[in-house]
Amino acid sequence: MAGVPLSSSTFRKVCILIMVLGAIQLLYILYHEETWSILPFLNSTRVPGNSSTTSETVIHRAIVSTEKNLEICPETPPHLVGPMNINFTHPIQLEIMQKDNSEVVEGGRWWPRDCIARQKVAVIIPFRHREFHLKYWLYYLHPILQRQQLDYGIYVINQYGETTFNRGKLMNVGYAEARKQYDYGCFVFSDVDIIPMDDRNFYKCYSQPRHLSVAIDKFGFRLPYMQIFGGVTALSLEQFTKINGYPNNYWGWGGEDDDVSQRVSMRGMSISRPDGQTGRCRMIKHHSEAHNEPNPKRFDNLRLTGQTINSDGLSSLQYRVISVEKNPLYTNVTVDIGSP
Ligand code: BGN
Repeated sequence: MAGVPLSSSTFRKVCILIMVLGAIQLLYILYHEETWSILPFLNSTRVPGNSSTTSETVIHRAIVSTEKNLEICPETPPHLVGPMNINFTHPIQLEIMQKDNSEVVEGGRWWPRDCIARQKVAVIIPFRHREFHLKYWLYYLHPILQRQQLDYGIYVINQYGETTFNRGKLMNVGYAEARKQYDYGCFVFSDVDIIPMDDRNFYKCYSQPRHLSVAIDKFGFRLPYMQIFGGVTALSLEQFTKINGYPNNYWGWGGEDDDVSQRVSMRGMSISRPDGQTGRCRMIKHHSEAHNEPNPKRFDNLRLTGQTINSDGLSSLQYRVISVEKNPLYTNVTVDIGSP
């Protein structure tokens, strides 16, 4: 073979250089995240066209890798700010909100990446035609729940059709549907129009059922009456099952929360609350909407709670799920709950 003869030492140098370059290339392949995507058999997180498998695997991978050496989050979260300025005057842009919440996984799921959350909380929001309120709720609550270091998911339970609204039944549906998604141990039930003004008002569960919205601006920042249990409440799995959930038979405005309040005391529990300063909240102003007129039967129903607590609630819950959509900042469950 013709050519310029190589001395044996130059030949050795060229071989070493080729080996070093090969090793660098191999290291690059092994460690470069993007390169993994071209090896689908090694990487189940990038299955095209199946977004739910993708995100679930990502969640699983993140939990497995982050929980290895992590400690339980501190009793008092370190980044709380205390009193906050809450107003509803500026327009909310969904795209900007999504960018600001880049750690929120589709379906509105988030958990602290640097410690293990003390509680797994499903936030349940009964809903119909209140998109304007929901935007503000998501805008304010996502950062608050993150500063509280909760492992949380947001579930908007959207009543299908135009029959009379039923807040209590939607709460029960939210509880049942959230449980299908994750191992939640705490359930926060929140109206879509109530925003806490202090992030030390924890959206978590306590040894007794919790009433969080104790000082709403609409009521002059005062508790209107001692037994009130409306607005925002938190019950653990155990507390909620003990009272058989909400009643399903309150159609229209009012009373279902008072029924739950009675259920709580009938089952030997009491309501716990934050102090009146920490528990300050703002309610987004709105006109009372159609198909949610005050329920004339609520006074009669409330007299019968002692009889209905076991027969009407989670034990008798029936509904038909129309759709479950995992949006970037919340899970949207549209449900047919029937009519009165
Ligand atoms: C009460 C309602 C609650 C509501 C609060 C605050 C009733 C039952 C009649 C005794 N209860 O009066 O459902 O959360 O006002 O708006 O109407």
